[in-house]
Amino acid sequence: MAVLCSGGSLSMRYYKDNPLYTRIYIFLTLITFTRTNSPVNSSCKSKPSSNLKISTPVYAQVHKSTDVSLKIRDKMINLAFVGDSGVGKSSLLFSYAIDVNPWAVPNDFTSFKTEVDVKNESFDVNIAVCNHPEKIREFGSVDAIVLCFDISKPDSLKSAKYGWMYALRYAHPKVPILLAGLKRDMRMRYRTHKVLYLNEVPQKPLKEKEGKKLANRFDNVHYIECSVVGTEPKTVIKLATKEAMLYKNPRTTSCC
Ligand SMILES: Nc1nc2c(ncn2[C@@H]2O[C@H](COP(=O)(O)OP(=O)(O)OP(=O)(O)O)[C@@H](O)[C@H]2O)c(=O)[nH]1
Ligand SMILES: [Mg+2]
Repeated sequence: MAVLCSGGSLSMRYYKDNPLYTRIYIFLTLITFTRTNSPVNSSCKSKPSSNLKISTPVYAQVHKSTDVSLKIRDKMINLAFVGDSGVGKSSLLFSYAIDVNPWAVPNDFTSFKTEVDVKNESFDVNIAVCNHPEKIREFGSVDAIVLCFDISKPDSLKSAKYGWMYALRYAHPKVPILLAGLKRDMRMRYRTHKVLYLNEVPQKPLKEKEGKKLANRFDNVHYIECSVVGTEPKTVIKLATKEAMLYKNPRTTSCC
């Protein structure tokens, strides 16, 4: 009979006497308590949906600050000149250094610093030289790589592909690579003095399309040829610096 009464005390007494209803009562009380005290609910209560202010997510804030810092262009460039022994790396750098500043030609060409102008802007360029693929990892941060081979030695192109390219891409997957065919003058020598040439060098020189074919097989690999004559070494270093600059500051320099 007590159940039919509307008085709370009577009905409660009935609930307390019945274990099933006691459990349901505790369960419902707990739910009510949790809902009224949960932070989500309280924040929704205190701020009507029309006035909700969504704070900028952390990743967006980081992105914003990166934009600002990118406006100050990083002018320090690290280049690596790599390739088999004897392909002509030191000769190219020597020729460049003599042309740029004959008073500061380094004794060894394992590393040296220079200044390179690209689009009327001056960059401090550190150049490291390496003739063994195992040393690639020692470079640390590098902004562009010049992978050299010898146009007069077809084996050096094979080595560029199997000995160097895969190792470079593994160690530096996104860094721009300039595949550089050195000793270009040897092609002219072959044309003009074929017999003499073949007496000295047992194979015909490589064709330009063979080098280009290898470059095209990989992402972000450009092709260039040169010899130590004239301004050709300068062109190689300038192009490498430009590629490095675009790699380092992709947004601000995309216009150049
Ligand atoms: N014809 C011709 N010969 C070159 C040219 N560049 C270099 N050589 C010759 O190639 C040979 C090797 O040149 P290096 O510059 O010592 O080669 P490297 O790549 O520095 O070799 P390592 O220091 O052993 O790694 C030298 O006898 C150079 O005279 C070039 O443009 N044309
Ligand atoms: Mg050398």
